[in-house]
Amino acid sequence: MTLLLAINSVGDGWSLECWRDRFKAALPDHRVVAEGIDDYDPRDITNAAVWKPAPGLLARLPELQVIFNLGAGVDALLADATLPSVPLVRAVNADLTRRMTEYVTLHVLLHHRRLPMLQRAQAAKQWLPKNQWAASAVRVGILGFGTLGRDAAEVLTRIGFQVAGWSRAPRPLAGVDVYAGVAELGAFLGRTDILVALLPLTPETRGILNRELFSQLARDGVLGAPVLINAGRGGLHVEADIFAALDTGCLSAASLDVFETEPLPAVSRLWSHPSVIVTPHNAADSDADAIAVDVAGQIVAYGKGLPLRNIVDRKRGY
Ligand code: NDP
Ligand code: OXD
Repeated sequence: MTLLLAINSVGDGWSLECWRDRFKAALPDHRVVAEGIDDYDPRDITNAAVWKPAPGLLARLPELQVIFNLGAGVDALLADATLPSVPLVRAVNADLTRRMTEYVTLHVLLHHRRLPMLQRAQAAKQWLPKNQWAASAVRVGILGFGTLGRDAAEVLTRIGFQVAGWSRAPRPLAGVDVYAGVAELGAFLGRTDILVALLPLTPETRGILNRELFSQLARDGVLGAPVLINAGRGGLHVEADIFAALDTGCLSAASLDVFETEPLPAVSRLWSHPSVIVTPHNAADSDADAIAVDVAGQIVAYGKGLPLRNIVDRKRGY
């Protein structure tokens, strides 16, 4: 059994050598090779663990049985028309989920507690004791109520925010208002002050964060105007519509972790927009230790005839 590791991404967390070491430790009875570093015969590869591999690479592996995606989102993989039709497993991992919950909580709180305004005041040496409302006065809406959205919802609810989730099918969760499907999207948006996007990028969700959607967000909240937090995928949002919404006051601020083009080009106005917080697609990094152990566990279990978990439904696109 040989596992091919193929990673095509920048960032401290994506060192191929580091991931290879983790997989070797987690799979002592397997051979582990890394694309671009090790020589291998494509006919030997039975499993692949990948993050944004070069299109066409996996199609060259005739004995491939399972593809393990090292992140939660599979949009980049599914964009490869040559992707072999073997089971595709995505990362669902407690460490990754908690990291996203940290990101969402941090950004909801910083907008709620008006940190950008206080930082501007500090820079101007200005003492600015403005009113601060309670969390219970703020309505957070989580667009995409799956593994990540639900965990974030639990923490935000505990803090006291009024939380709602939107998914394709209703996904009940204690203390959270649940909305589902296109028919309930308007009602969900109409009660939302801080919109958190945690949707996968699919043909249905591409461009969903647009002018029309922003205009349906609540206008009667304590924040004055709604806030957008996108940690799903850049393809969910229409950048020009975010600028327009910020300029007209339809949105008051945005935290963006994901972008139409990544890395975000130096010429992008988003870098310097006073109402935008940019983070470099690191809301929830895939941790090599945590994910390698999960994937290795699945490879061993599958070898013993047990079913795979977290298989992507290619028709749905997530
Ligand atoms: P899940 O598959 O667990 O959840 C996806 C949610 O989106 C589900 O609730 C699903 O509905 C809902 N959804 C999908 N399509 C639609 C639609 N057309 N209309 C309404 N709801 C829809 O995914 P995760 O929570 O694990 O991850 C979500 C995304 O987060 C990933 O796909 C990835 O793009 C992004 N991500 C970003 C990271 C970062 O660092 N910025 C890190 C990790 C992930 P239903 O429940 O009914 O199926
Ligand atoms: C993911 C990501 O999908 O890091 O896991 O974006």
